[in-house]
Amino acid sequence: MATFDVFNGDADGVISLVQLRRACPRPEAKLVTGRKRDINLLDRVDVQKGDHVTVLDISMRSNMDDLNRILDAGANVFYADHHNAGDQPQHDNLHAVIDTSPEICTALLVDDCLSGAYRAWAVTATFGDNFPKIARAKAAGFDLPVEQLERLGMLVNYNGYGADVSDLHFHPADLYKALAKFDTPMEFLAGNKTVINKLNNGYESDLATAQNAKILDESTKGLVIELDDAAASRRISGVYGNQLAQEYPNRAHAVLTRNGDSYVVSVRAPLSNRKGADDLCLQFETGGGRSAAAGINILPEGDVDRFIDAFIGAF
Ligand SMILES: [Mn+2]
Repeated sequence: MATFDVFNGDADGVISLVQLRRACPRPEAKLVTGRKRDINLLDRVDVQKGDHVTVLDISMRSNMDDLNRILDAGANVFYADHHNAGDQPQHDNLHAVIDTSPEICTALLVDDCLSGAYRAWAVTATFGDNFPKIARAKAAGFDLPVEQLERLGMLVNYNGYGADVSDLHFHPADLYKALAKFDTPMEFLAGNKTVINKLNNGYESDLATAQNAKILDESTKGLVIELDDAAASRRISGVYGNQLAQEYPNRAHAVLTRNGDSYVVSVRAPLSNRKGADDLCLQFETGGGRSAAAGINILPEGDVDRFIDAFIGAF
C-alpha cells in the first residue's frame, strides 16, 4: 500500500503538509509537488487499490479527471483546499475539506481538522498565503513571535516562484522536509540556520535587483516596470508586485518579466479598488486571472505599448 502526499509548492501547501505530518507521520509517503504555478499535480500520481493520497492546496477543478481516475482505481483520498473546486465527485473513498470563502487558506482548514495543534505553523502559512489580518487574528492569545512568523511565511512563499524548479532556492519537497523536522516554526528558526539564511539572503538580493528595475511607465494610475530575463526576476516578480501594492495602495502595478523576445506579465489592481486586472489581461491572447490579480503568459515585445495604453485605460 503506497502513500502519496501531493501539495502546492507555496507556503500554504508546504506548511499544510507540515502540520498534517507532525500530527500523523507518514515517513514512507512519496512527495509530489512543484513550483507554485505547477498545479496539475495529480497527473503524476499512479495508484493501486488501497493506496492513500493526500492532496493539499491545489484546485480540485484543475485536477478533476485525475482525481476521478485515482478514486476509480480504489485509492483513498483526503483533499483539503480553498480554490475553485468545480463539482466535487460523490465517492465513498473521498474525504474532502473544501472552503472557497475569501477568508480562508488550506493551512487554516488543516488547523481546524487538527483543532489548532500546530497553530504557529498555521499562522506562518496564513501570512505566506497573503492573509496578514487573518494570520494575526489566529495568533491572538498564543504568545507567538508574529513578526518572525510573518517573515518566514513570506520567505517560504517566495521560494515557490519561478519558471521551473531549477529557478528555486529549494525544491519545495526539500523545503518541506527541512520544516517538517520541527514541531513549531520557532524551533525551525532556531534549529536550521542554513535554510533560513539562504532564503533570507536570496530574497534580499533578488529584491535589490527588482528595486533597480527599469520603469516603463509611471502615472497617477500606476507603475509599469520591466525585469531582466533572469532567475532572480522570476523568483521575485510575484512577491515584489504584492509588496508594491501594499506600499502604494491607490496605484495599480504591472511587472513585465522578459522571457526571450516576449514578456510574462503580472498585474495587481490598486488595493483600494481591487478591480480591473482580469479585464485588462483578457484583452491579450494569453491573459487571465482574477479582478484583483491577473497576468499574461506571453506578451510579445511589439505589444508593450498597447499594453501600457490598456493599463492606463483600465485603472
Ligand atoms: Mn493557498
